[in-house]
Amino acid sequence: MKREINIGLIGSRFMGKAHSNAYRRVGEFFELPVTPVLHTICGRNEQDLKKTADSFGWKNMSTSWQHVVEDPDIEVIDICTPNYLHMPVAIAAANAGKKIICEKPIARNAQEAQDMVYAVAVADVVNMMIFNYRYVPAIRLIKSLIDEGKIGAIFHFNAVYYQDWLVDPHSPFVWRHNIEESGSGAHGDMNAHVVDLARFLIGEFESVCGLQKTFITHRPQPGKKEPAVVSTDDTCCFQAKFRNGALGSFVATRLAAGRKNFLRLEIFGSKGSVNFNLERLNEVEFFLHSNDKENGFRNILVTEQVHPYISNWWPPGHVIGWEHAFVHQFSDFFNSIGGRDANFPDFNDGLNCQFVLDAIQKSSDTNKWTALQNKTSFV
Ligand code: SOE
Repeated sequence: MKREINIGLIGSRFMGKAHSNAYRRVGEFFELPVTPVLHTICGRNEQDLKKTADSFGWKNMSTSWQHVVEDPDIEVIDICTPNYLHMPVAIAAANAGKKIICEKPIARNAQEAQDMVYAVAVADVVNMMIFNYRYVPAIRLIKSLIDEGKIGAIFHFNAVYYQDWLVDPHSPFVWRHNIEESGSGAHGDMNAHVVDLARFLIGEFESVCGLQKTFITHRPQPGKKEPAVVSTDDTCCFQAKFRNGALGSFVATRLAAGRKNFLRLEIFGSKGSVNFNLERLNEVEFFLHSNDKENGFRNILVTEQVHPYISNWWPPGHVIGWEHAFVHQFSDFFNSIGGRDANFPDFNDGLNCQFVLDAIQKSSDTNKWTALQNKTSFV
């Protein structure tokens, strides 16, 4: 029988559900050396918690993350809480010797992230950052095209991440609007994804120049007369220079009417270009220079058996979705802890991403370009 790995998941809402789904699916579609067990799920709202626990088949429920972290039967702590809890939960879990999975962004700021990196290094525990978009097969294909030199030297890495769930000024105040709980708004939430993708696909940032704004400054609070003050950005744009000489241009906003989860990358190189849009995540647009009159962008449907992770799912053309990327990332995690050769982003990646996010924030506050440190290992 395979070794069972008991999971303790902290958070039972959107990300808690996405992770619950992935824990269930991963052993069904991937042949793993270990068996993940949905041991305990934790949440503050008992009604929500029970609903998620029942629908995904969690064995136990708890409203205390401390109890879950202290439970000797639990081997992995997975953090899907609002951002302000990432650091205390991760440090307590590291001190208890648990393996740790943490949603992005790693923390509210680099200071907290650095403490987390230090705690997992001292405790010597396995740690993984959830950067699920690295696990979209189309992104892996783009990475291999870049790494194989197909599009040549990179000139531009341009990214927009558009959502529109805050266009409505009546959309209520939630933790994401409170800087104490979230650390930042659209910036940390959405730019964490694109900064990580840029690091993953083309390399480290050298310097950044940011611009943040909160267009809708007050929002209604359910059950209260007075609106609450929004203390986080709803838009953050920035320019970047990369260490390899490429230039970057980025926009993240929750005010892009009509755009739901529109993360578009446009990468231009000396020999060609690749484009990607998360709302069409099975596709890659690819262009190679030539003088042929029929030359132009071609659309690659990334659902062939040769494409990363795809052979575990369906025949060609039977497209996959947003939730599959979490399953892919978990398959690498369980393969790795089961002794197989697999790797994944860790807290050091989370910290490096956070350094870039903090530098953009600083640049926006000071109206000045901000340089990144010239190293990437911080223990
Ligand atoms: C909300 O902006 C959100 O759910 C993010 O928190 C996720 O990380 C992203 O994948 C989708 O949008």
